[in-house]
Amino acid sequence: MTVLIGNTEYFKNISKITFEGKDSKNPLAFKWYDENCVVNGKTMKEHLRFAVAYWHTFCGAGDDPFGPGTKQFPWDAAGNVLDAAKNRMDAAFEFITKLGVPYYCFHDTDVAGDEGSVFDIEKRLAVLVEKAQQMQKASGVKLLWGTANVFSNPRYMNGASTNPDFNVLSNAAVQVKNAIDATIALGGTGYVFWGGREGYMSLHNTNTKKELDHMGQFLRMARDYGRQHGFTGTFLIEPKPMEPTKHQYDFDSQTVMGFLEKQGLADDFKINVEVNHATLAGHSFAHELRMAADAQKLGSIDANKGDYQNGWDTDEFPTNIYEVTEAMLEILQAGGFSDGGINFDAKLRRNSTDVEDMFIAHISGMDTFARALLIADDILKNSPYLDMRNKRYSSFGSGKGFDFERGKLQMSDLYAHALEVGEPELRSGKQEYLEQLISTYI
Ligand code: XLS
Ligand code: NI
Ligand code: NI
Repeated sequence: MTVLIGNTEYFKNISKITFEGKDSKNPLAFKWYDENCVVNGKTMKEHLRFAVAYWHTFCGAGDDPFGPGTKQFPWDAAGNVLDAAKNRMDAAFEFITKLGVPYYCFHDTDVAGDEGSVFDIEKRLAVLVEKAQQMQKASGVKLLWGTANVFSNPRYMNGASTNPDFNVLSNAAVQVKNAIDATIALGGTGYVFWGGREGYMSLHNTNTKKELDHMGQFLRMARDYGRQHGFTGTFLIEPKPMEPTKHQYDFDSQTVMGFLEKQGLADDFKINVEVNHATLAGHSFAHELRMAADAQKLGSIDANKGDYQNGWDTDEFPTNIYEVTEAMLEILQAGGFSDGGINFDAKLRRNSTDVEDMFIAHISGMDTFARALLIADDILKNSPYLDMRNKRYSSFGSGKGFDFERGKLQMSDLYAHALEVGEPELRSGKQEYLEQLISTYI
């Protein structure tokens, strides 16, 4: 990957990040992520397929409900929206190539700005997509997935595809159509729908049945449009239970899969699982990964971490090696990613204002995943972890248990079997043993 610097070098004091190994104490070097290191037949780069999130990294200046942004991005200084957007893209490609991450993800408005009507966004997006095509070619960086931001602009305050006003719904369609076009033009292998305001604030003013059907109709239309225009990649829904709405329809993996089946979308859609969304739904990240993987719907992940003392989507960079090891165990058992990857949907804290903080945060997150990959691979290959789980179900491997799984028994057969075997033995679930095993391999 060539380091790509535009007209201005934005990260002057930082050069290409290199792998120095686990004994390094250099915060600006990789300790575990060695992109060429082969693990179980694939390089780390191929396993992890890291992506930088355009929105948090190049757009999010740190504002929160109690105060404005704290970061003054030099690329935002240009007098007009289009120039600022172009400079932002220069900064983005410089950052991504210095970090050595192979992919990025974006919303239409991250690259083109959210000012004006949806047709103003359309015009700017066309210019920026052309620029991105050139920069991708020159750097080798690729688009993992694209999406449309149809939740920030005030016009979407009551939702996008679930808005009670058809005029708003049709404005959202303009953005989604254009974002699908942009994703196709940039060779993105995924297109994500995160339904930020597709939910309700109050049941009193909401026809939930109508809204869910509208969402299904809208997604079928978007899918058909994409397929007709050459999008061969994966459509993804990113579940989240709430925030900014009180209730979001795409609550969690299992809810989304039920919706996809009901709406005739299951063949084209997979799930994009985000860590902090899982925990907001009252689940662990590993649980959400497992539910998606069991249905062969694990498409991609948004990596971050929540704060266990706070109840909202804090989108911090992942550092918890135990939690990420549990996640990598699920990802490896599911066979890894095909066209998905690990997108850092994470942001710096409001008071992390040094330029190097952006690099350190990503390096630390990448190292956490790389290290977890090595540990998980070791556990699966060299420990009794999988074997112990399989053995718990061995009574279904032959005899009556085997017949039961294949639907060959009646209730009366179960009755007769119980009579024959009598009171069953107690068998330990060995939870503490397995938890200890993971710690041991870490
Ligand atoms: C917000 C979501 C969002 C999606 C993309 O909570 O994580 O950032 O990933 O729209
Ligand atoms: Ni996300
Ligand atoms: Ni999120």
